[in-house]
Order: sequence, then C-alpha cells, then structure tokens
Amino acid sequence: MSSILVSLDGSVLVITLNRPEKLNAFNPEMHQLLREALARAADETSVRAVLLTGAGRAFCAGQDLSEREVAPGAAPIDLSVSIGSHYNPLIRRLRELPKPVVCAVNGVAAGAGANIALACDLVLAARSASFVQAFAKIGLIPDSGGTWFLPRKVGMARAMGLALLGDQLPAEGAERWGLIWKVVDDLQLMKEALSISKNLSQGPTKGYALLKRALHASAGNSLEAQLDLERDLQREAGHSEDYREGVAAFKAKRKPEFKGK
Ligand code: LHQ
Repeated sequence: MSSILVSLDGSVLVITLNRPEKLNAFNPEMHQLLREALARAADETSVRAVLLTGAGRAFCAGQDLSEREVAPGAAPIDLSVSIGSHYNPLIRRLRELPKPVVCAVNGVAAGAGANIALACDLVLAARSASFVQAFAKIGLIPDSGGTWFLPRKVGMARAMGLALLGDQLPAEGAERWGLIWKVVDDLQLMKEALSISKNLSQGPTKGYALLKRALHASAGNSLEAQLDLERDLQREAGHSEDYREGVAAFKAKRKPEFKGK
C-alpha cells in the first residue's frame, strides 16, 4: 500500500497520508510521494483545490522517530539535512501553492505533523483530534514553520506554552485560540471538508492565489507596503476572466461560473 493516496474528486485533489500503523509519521518515501502529489496539484489546471488528510486514527505524528539511529553515545545526526531537503520545501510548497489547500485533521497532529497542518490555508479538525508541539519532549525545537506560525496564530504567550510544555491541545481549544478554522464532529469531518474543498474548487482560483500571496506577505510588511501590494495584486485580479464573470453574475442575480482564469 502506498504511503500517500491521491485521488481526484471533481477538481479537488484529495491527498491522504497513509501509514496508519505509524500514525502517518514521515519517512523519506512518504516525503517523496507527497512532493509528487503537490507538484501535480500545482501543475494540473484540472486541480483547483487540495484536500489533505490522514488515514486511520491520527493525522500525522511528524517525523518517524524509528527511522534514525538516535541513542545515547551514538554519533550525532545532522537534522538540518532532513529539514532542508524535506520539511522546509514541503512547508514552502503548501504556502505557495496557487490554489486553496484545505486540511482535515482527522486525529492527533504531532511534531512536524501539527505544523504541516498549520501551513495549510483552511484547517478543519475532528472534535477528537488534537495538536501537539511534541518537539521539546525530545529536546528539539518546533520546526516546519512552528516557531513562525504559532506566535502569529495564537500569540506569544500561548505559543511559548505550547512549545515548552508539548501538551496535547484538543481541537476545540485550537479553534477557540484561533489556531484552526473549525472543529467538526468526527463523523462529519470528511463530508464537510470535501464540501468546502469542492466549493473552493469552483471559485476564482486565480483570485484565491493572489489573496493567499497578499495575506502571507502581510506578516512581513508595513501597512504602506501592504497597500502597495494590494494595489498591484488587485490589478492582476481585475484582469482575470473570473472578475468579469463575478460582476456579470452579480448584476444578473445569478450564480457565477468561475473558470479559475
Ligand atoms: C511513532 C511516532 C513517531 C514513530 C507515534 N515515529 N512511531 C524533523 C526533522 C528531523 C528530525 C526530527 O524531527 C523533525 C520533525 C518532527 O516531527 S520531531 C517530532 C516527532 N514526533 C513526535 O515526537 C511525536 C511522537 N509521538 C507522540 O508523542 C505520540 O505518539 C502521539 C501524541 C502522536 C500519539 O499518542 P498516543 O495516541 O498515546 O499513541 P502512542 O504514543 O501509543 O503511539 C502509537 C504508536 O505509534 C506507538 O507504537 P507502538 O508500536 O508502541 O504501538 C508509537 O511508538 C508510534 N508512534 N509517533 N513520530
């Protein structure tokens, strides 16, 4: 069985992390297959939204800790190699993908698994799911963007608590703190995530790509710079076919038929 399952549902590319016996922890093969799936999502015009989820009882337990020979007295391992070649490119890919990425967190999301979820655009979580910055428990720091996402999403006090203590934050707490978009009853999670993904896949894909860029850029911009960026990106959005369709549909009081162009 492949460690990543990929299927096209309408214009939604559904990607499932599939090592349930390892709580979907990452090994190099899984990274490679996920990289290929996300490249497909970026390249194929028939794909207009991505839905990422996990098989079994977990979303993802981060790095597979049984993969490495880490033991007292053993030669130290350079973790920057794996981060530089696998995790950082994955986070960049999710953030920069010019299409909406929905994440359905079906169970525990720990370590890099939690931060991969946080790199997605819209995070839904099953009521029984939880988020764990497990890194400090094994002497590491949050990676895969964790030290960047956490203070921005929940504020420094909560970011520090989550990172230092490594406690399991239940999905409802994650929603309350603004870490994720929404909690959904377990049995409704995939139905609701797919419905949102399909809705997004019929939207103005180009406009979505531009709004992702604008919102992401805001973290490093002054208001002045952001206003300039909005002006420039709105120029692009205003040149899209979907903008013309959106306005025409509004005036005609009908549902727009966006083509993603
Ligand atoms: C696992 C794992 C796992 C292998 C559970 N690996 N087997 C980047 C670059 C380079 C290096 C280092 O790291 C990184 C990024 C990272 O992601 S570092 C952080 C790695 N992840 C963790 O530290 C999380 C470790 N796991 C846990 O804390 C717990 O298992 C969680 C909270 C995920 C789930 O707890 P439970 O629901 O109580 O399940 P469990 O602990 O009983 O685990 C079930 C099985 O899954 C168990 O195996 P077993 O054979 O005893 O049934 C675990 O050993 C295995 N497992 N996580 N990451």
